Formats: sequence, structure tokens, C-alpha cells
Amino acid sequence: MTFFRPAFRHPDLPPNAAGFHRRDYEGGLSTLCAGCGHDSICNAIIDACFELALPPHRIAKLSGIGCSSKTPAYFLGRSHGFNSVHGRMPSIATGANMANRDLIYLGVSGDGDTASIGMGQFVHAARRNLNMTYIVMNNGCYGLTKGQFSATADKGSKSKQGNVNLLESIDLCELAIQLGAGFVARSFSGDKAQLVPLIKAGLSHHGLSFIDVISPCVTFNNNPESTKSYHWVREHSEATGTFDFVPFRQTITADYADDTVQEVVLHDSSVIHLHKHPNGPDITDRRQAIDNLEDHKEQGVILTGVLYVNPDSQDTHDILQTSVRPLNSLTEADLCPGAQALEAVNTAHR
Ligand SMILES: Cc1ncc(C[n+]2csc(CCOP(=O)(O)OP(=O)(O)O)c2C)c(N)n1
Ligand code: SF4
Repeated sequence: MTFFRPAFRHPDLPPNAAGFHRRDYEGGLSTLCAGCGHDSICNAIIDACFELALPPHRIAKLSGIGCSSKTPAYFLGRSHGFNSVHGRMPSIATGANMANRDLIYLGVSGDGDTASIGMGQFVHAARRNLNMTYIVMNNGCYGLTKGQFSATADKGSKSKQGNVNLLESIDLCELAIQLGAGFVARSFSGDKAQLVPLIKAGLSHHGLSFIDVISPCVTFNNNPESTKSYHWVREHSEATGTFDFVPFRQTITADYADDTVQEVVLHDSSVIHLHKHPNGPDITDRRQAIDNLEDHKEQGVILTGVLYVNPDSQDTHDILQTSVRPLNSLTEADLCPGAQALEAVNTAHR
């Protein structure tokens, strides 16, 4: 069930560069458990889209099934939306993206929705470097079906009932980097200062922007022995560095010491500034990004921030040279170019 917000808005609140107010990016009132990390991620999505001044009608939000996949009801109420079958969000996003590359695609999913039933779908979205932002609200359990361990639950972590997870966990960020996603990041739902610029950078990136957000399930998995709890993440996380995202419209005025800042220019000329530790790994190097994740894992530390960016990322459209125009705008003349063109194609294959 979705509850609607009252239409009232404070008259003095400033609009963004496109003339929209924050209210234009909100959705219905949340019905998730009070304190659920997923609600904080929804607020970060609203802030990111408002600050980037994205026209709401240009965004398509997609999801699967789960508490996390219910959340598109709580943000971007004026955008297009599609709530798909469990684990199938990437296929729907792929089809929509192929039919119309003009929309901005934002997929949200859970760790069950992506790493269990939807794994076969996720890996292909990553390897095709589909042009979309893909957010996983990762609580290490199936919240909607009462807290069973998911495939991202760390080995040895404990559920609220005291059960120990005996199986290895899947690191979705490492997998996304290996498979070809152009932008990969990890954050924590309780860290809005990091999460909002990460989502903004993801939305500005050309190709698959995968953002794994640790998002505690307060009802079934928020005990101190769960590695996806508020307590654990606050005690055991380390950021790749402080991070700024500068959209291409803004003049870059910051002046940083060269040896501690890594600058990455994205496809649309937006810039990521990573204030990293001196001699820290290069986030544009796939191999170093994976090693960095593994090194931190060995020390029992969750690495957050931008983990990998490919500034020369080529998305599915670039690779397959798909139609530049939305398919529904193609005419019969575009689709049926005539006998001469057919003859030329046939000759080319003889
Ligand atoms: C085909 C199918 N199998 C199983 C289910 C039952 N089911 C609903 S949500 C869910 C898991 C959700 O977990 P996750 O994606 O991590 O989201 P969360 O609720 O934790 O946010 C399952 C197994 C279903 N709806 N459809
Ligand atoms: S069951 Fe867990 S994941 Fe679902 S709404 Fe409640 S706290 Fe959030």
C-alpha cells in the first residue's frame, strides 16, 4: 500500500537549475520498518536527482521484488516506473534501454534479488556495460520473507536468532569490476555525505554504474554479529578517500595538492576528485581496484567510496551500434529501406 504525501511545500524553498523543487522528486510515504536503511537510500536518490536537476520525466526507475524493490514507490513519483518479477530487473532495464536510449535508467534491487535469484541477469547487465545506474540495497538477508541469509551474507556472520552463516559470500562489487561495469562503488545507507555524491557520479557516468549500499535490516539482521548491521559497518569500514563530484555545468574552482588527489573526467565532462591516501591504488586500474578490495577484506575491513571508474567506458549502444532514435519513432521507411539496400546486404554475405 502506498500513502501519498500532502501537496504542501514551503514557499521559500529554492528550485534547482531545471526549475523543479525537491518535492518533485519525492514519492509516496514509506511503509518500510522505521529505521530501515532502505529509506535513507531513497532520500539520497531524491537529493542526487534534485541536485543534478534531472527532469523527472526523463528518468525510468526499475526494480524487482523485495523490501528494497518496493522503494521506487517512495521516490521519483513523477518518473516512469516498472516493478518487475523477482530478480528480473536487469532484463527489463536492458529491453527498455535498447528501445529508448534517451531515458535515464535507475534500477534498484536487493541482495537477494540480485545475488541469488537474479544473478544470471546481473552478470550480463555488467558484462554489457548497460547504460544505467544499478543500486543494490544490501542487508545480507531476504528482508521481505523474514530474514533468511542471502548470498552476500559474510561467512561466519550471525542472524538475530543466533544462526551462523556457513557459506561463502559473493562480493557484488568485485564481480561487477571483473565483468566490465564502468563505475563501481560501495557505500553505507547511514553515510549520506558519501552516498549522495556517489549516486550523482553514477547517474552521470556512461555505462553501468553499480553502487552496492550496505543497508541494515533493523527487523531481521541488525545484531552486532551481522556484518551488515549499523554497529558492524560503523566499526569496520574505511573509505577510498574523501570524494567530490563536480557536474559538468559547474566551474571547477578547487585547488588540491597533486600528490593526494586523483581526478577522473567522465564522459559528459563531469569530474570526480578522489582525495586519496598518498600512494593509494589507482581507481582507473581494474587490477588494482580488485586487489584493493581483497586486501581490505583480508583485514576484515569494508572498503567504501569509488572503487573503480573506467573514464573510457563504452556502453552497450556503443558496442552494438544500436539505433540512436527511440524505436517507436522509426518509420516504415527506416525499417524497410527497400530492395536495393537488401541486395547490398545479401551481396556482402556472399
Ligand atoms: C520467483 C520468486 N521466488 C521467491 C519469491 C519470494 N521472495 C520475495 S522477496 C524475496 C527476497 C528479497 O530479498 P532482497 O532482494 O534481499 O530484498 P530485501 O527484502 O532484503 O530488501 C523472496 C525470496 C518471489 N517473490 N518470487
Ligand atoms: S523487514 Fe528489514 S528490509 Fe524489510 S522494511 Fe523491515 S527493516 Fe527494511
